[in-house]
Amino acid sequence: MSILIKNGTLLCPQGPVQADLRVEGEKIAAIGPALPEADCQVTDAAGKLVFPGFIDTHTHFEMNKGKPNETADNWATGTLAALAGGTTTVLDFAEPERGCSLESALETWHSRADGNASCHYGFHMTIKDWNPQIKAELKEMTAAGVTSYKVYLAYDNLKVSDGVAYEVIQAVGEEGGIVGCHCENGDLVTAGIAARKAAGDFSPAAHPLSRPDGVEAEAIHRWLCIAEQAGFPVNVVHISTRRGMEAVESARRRGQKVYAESCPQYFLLDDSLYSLPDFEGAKFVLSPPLRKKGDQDFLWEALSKGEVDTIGTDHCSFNFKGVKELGREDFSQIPNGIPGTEHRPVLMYTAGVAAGKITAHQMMKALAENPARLFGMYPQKGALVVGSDADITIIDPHDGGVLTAAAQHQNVDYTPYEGMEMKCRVDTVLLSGEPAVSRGQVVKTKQGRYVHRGPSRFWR
Ligand code: DUC
Ligand code: ZN
Ligand code: ZN
Repeated sequence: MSILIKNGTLLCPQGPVQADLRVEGEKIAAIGPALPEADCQVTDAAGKLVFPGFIDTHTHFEMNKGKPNETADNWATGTLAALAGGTTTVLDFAEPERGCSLESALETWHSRADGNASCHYGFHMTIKDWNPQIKAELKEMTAAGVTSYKVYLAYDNLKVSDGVAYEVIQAVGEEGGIVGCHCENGDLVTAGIAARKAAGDFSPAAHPLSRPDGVEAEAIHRWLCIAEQAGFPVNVVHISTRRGMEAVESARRRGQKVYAESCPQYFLLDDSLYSLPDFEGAKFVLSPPLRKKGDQDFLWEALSKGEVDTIGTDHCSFNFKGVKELGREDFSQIPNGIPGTEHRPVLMYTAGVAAGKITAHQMMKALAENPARLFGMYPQKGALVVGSDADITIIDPHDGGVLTAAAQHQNVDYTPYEGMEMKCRVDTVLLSGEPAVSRGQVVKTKQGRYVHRGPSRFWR
């Protein structure tokens, strides 16, 4: 049966269009005015916004599996939450064990996701070890649909040297893929943590002080100098600061192709939350940390100017009880990460579109089109065009609600956005042409499929 979405405002690549959209099977079959209703199940989208299904470029489900700091969301709960919130594809970070192959990580991530996922999914691959065997595996990864990678310049168990970063950018670039980087200066983070502890400061409030904005800005600048010499475009993930964005913008002015990701928490939350009483600040411990209001203002401005390309969540959920509490006596032992994949679209709509900071079309680009282009899924995903996959999210901007942990699908005992009033609601989601969310309720689960991705499509 076909589905006809009538009378909606469609967020098409060229801009908002008042039109109908017909879905046949798994694909978008027609877009135009007054399409015939015959033989169609009709969804009236009058007054609503019809987006291509949102793509979360950055999740960590089932991270640290089997360890005391295991994430709260597994593949079943994380992707169900994403779907409920209007996200139809997530890109999660597969991470090999030290000394193990990329293929082993890919197998592990498939074994966790396949058959459990409620939205579609792909994998970025984290590079920790770098040697001729790993380099030789890049071709197999391309054949397996993995075309994006991440390296870290921080975390002792993950970080790579500048020389390795240079080689990884070149090797991945030659394969037509892209490398993203967690940009914090690891040595300065270690020094910052030691300095806070030496000052007798072991509380969550020490976390942002231990890794101030310069720690991010230096690493972004260095990463972009490495990329310039390597000669390939790169991505910078989870940018949190004005100074970090400025480093990206000045590299672009020098002619470099640089892509920038940020996350809702850096637009909506700030570092005053670390001073909450009763260890509540631990709920906001993630890296890079939350920043100042001035950083938020700069990021909104950058997003509205098209300087921020993608909005992912860095969803990495840890229960407060028993897990964040591992760091009660020492902030540096608090597992780093916060939940968010369920709420990214409504948060960015409410604080961005409804507040007049960005347009719905800009939101569509940052949450759907640009992720699909950068990560080799366009125009199969990320576009309301005839022939594309019918992954579609309808948002009602005349409804809303208050975000609470009690009402969320995320399998974690808090939300950083508790009590925030939303100015919209996710009404309907089609996943490959099938209703998966209807009137705000999830009606179909475990239908997510692996997305075999191609090369990046660069637009800068
Ligand atoms: N930062 C976090 O806060 N959590 C997961 C990984 C990361 O880079
Ligand atoms: Zn990171
Ligand atoms: Zn991350």
